[in-house]
Amino acid sequence: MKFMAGLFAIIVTILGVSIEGYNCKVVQFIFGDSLSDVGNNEHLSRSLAKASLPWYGIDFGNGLPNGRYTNGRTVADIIGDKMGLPRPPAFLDPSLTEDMILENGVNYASGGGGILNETGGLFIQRLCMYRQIELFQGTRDLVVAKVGKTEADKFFQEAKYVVALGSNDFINNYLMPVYSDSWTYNDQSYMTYLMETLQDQLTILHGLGARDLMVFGLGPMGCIPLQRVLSTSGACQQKTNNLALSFNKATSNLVSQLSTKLPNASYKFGDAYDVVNDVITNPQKYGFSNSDSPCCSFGRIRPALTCVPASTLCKDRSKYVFWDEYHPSDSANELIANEMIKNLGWTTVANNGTNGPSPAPAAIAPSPQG
Ligand SMILES: *[C@@H]1O[C@H](CO)[C@@H](O)[C@H](O)[C@H]1NC(C)=O
Ligand SMILES: *[C@@H]1O[C@H](CO)[C@@H](O)[C@H](O)[C@H]1NC(C)=O
Ligand SMILES: CC(=O)N[C@H]1CO[C@H](CO)[C@@H](O)[C@@H]1O
Repeated sequence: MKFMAGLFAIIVTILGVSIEGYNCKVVQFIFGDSLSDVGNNEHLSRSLAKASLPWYGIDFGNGLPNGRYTNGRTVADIIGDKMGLPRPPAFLDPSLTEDMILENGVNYASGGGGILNETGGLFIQRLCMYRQIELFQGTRDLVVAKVGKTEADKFFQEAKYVVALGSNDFINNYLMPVYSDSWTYNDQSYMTYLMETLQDQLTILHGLGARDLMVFGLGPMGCIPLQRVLSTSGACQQKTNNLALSFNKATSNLVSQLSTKLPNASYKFGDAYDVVNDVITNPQKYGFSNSDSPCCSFGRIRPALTCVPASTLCKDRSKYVFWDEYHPSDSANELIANEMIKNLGWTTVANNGTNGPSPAPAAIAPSPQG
């Protein structure tokens, strides 16, 4: 009897392992700002940076706002789709469970967030990068508790990581005189401060298991509609673009150094600065008709800081580079994603037309409300 019980226990253990043993799926963990947020800020009750009103999300799923700061998909959505990876849910999504984490990963990106804690303070609530890392640490603890340390280590080392922040550290910090960083630092010392902070953050992520990690560079942020309205001519702010270029150069160096220094790390840097700059200069060449103003605008009032139900939309959203004052449209995001994939030499999953790149069609066409 004792023998039988023992045998039974062994069988249960073996079965248990094969049933419970997670066949580690490769998922993504995404850290970022509004360019990658998929709904975290929706759950920050006091945040002033939200994409919770129409017409955000008009070309995604059912066409209702979903927390993305664009009409359709983010760059990270598109890259993930093309790599055959599931789309990670927002960390603050109340329905998030350990099983969902194991199946889909997590997205911690938060509109208004930056590399620096103090960035985006005017938005009252946002998750800065250190906070996003803390939340990831919590996620890690949950997974360890669920599947055990060995499985969890494997899961986190096989996962893919995206780190996409930096524009708010300029647009909503250094370049705004209300932030003390704007008068504490100069271009060079600020870049050093950013790189030291980012180096610390990427090293902490390595300690938590990140091996396959990609850092996104910045686009020509001096050409976002919000920056153009700063000058009477409506031209791009060259000073802002130069900051983006030097950020990209410094980040690219940092990432390649860390990739060499940190054990088993494969850290990559990808940016689409040049192609976006070219699209902005020659929109027609890429099938766009407008590259200097937002598709969603509020009459002649510029800048209208977000897109609201009373805004009017451009006729053809696929022909505008910018969706609102800050953020690219779905079609521009697709072009950016394709460029990054090309630059990194990645091969995308076989696409036999079933997993098309176009956004999910609107199941319910939202009726214009003004
Ligand atoms: C930045 O924020 C994190 C948590 O959000 C905190 O632990 C850390 O001490 C802060 N760092 C500085 C320099 O304020
Ligand atoms: C690096 O990879 C090797 C081989 O897979 C492994 O034995 C080692 O523990 C890894 N080291 C770290 C720090 O991940
Ligand atoms: C048109 C196309 O992309 N066809 C591909 C479909 O998938 C098979 C295998 O997965 C490829 O060999 C084909 O080239």
